[in-house]
Amino acid sequence: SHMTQFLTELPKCEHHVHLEGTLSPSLLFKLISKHNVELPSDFPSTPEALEIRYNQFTDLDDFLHFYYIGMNVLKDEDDFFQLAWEYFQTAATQGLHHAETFFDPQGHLCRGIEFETFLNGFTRAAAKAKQELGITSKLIMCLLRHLPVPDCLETIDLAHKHYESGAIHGLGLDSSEKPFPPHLFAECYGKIKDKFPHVGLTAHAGEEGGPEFVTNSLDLLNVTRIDHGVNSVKDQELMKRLAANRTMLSVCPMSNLKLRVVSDLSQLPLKELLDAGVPFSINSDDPAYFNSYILENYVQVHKHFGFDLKTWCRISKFGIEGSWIEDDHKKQLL
Ligand code: ES4
Ligand code: ZN
Repeated sequence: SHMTQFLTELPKCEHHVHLEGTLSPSLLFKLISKHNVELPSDFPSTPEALEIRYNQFTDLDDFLHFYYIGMNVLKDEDDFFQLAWEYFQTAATQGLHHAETFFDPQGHLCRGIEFETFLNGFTRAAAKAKQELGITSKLIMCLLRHLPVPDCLETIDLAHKHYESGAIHGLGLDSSEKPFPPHLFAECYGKIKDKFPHVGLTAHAGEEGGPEFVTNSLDLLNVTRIDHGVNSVKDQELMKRLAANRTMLSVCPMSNLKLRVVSDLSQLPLKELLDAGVPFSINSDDPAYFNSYILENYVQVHKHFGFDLKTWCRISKFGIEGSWIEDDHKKQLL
């Protein structure tokens, strides 16, 4: 329709996409064959059966179980390259201009895969996406919050030279939220902030956790962006603070629906965010697991909220302003 065309052409930036979450069932099964990977005996045996199971997630942890199984098929540099390159190609057809992409080093290091293996694969895909598709991107390393803090600190040490070289541009925090509150990671964030003051800091907060997870991420981790953050609407003081500081929330509508954070997209507090002046972007999170890449997220939001063109342009601008890029690059995107 004419609205789908408008939303495709709208310059889109995505700030919340896990590269490991772009592993399509078809690539997953290709890599099972390539490496003769052994998966759990109850794992669905075809891409079609897997997609059916992906449609039945009950919550974040149920999804994460499959997400961590999926990672096991990613072994060599070319696997990581292929993963990211397929994502960039798909997103390019949907009008993506710029992506700030998460990856989970600990999910690979714990399997004996070297940091350079996945980092080189991702970096090569990003270079090809820039050259052939005109998509710019940044890499944000995430810490897995269900793992012990010493393991996270060790990962930060391994990443040190890649922050220094500029290969990694941000720090994030993901995985199971409620049992692992932000204060646990204050030392990890402090280390990066002290050594690399230019590095962007963000954290998943207020997805399943309450608004205090958002407030504590701001206060204790010094983040300048919040991933998800939809539960911020439950605290009016926090809403004022997010608006005053122009702290962007990277909202993931189809993720929230599929992981049952909301039972219907109309429950997302997008109108409240707009009215309060809290900037947000619209993102795919784990597009292969939620069967929804970036454009589908925009289309579904439009279906449930029916924003006018002016509001869509405002949302597009939020995403450009909130990107971790130079001012002259922002002007190019606007
Ligand atoms: C994630 Cl949706 C979501 N939440 C927390 N951690 C994640 N890792 C990948 N997707
Ligand atoms: Zn996420």
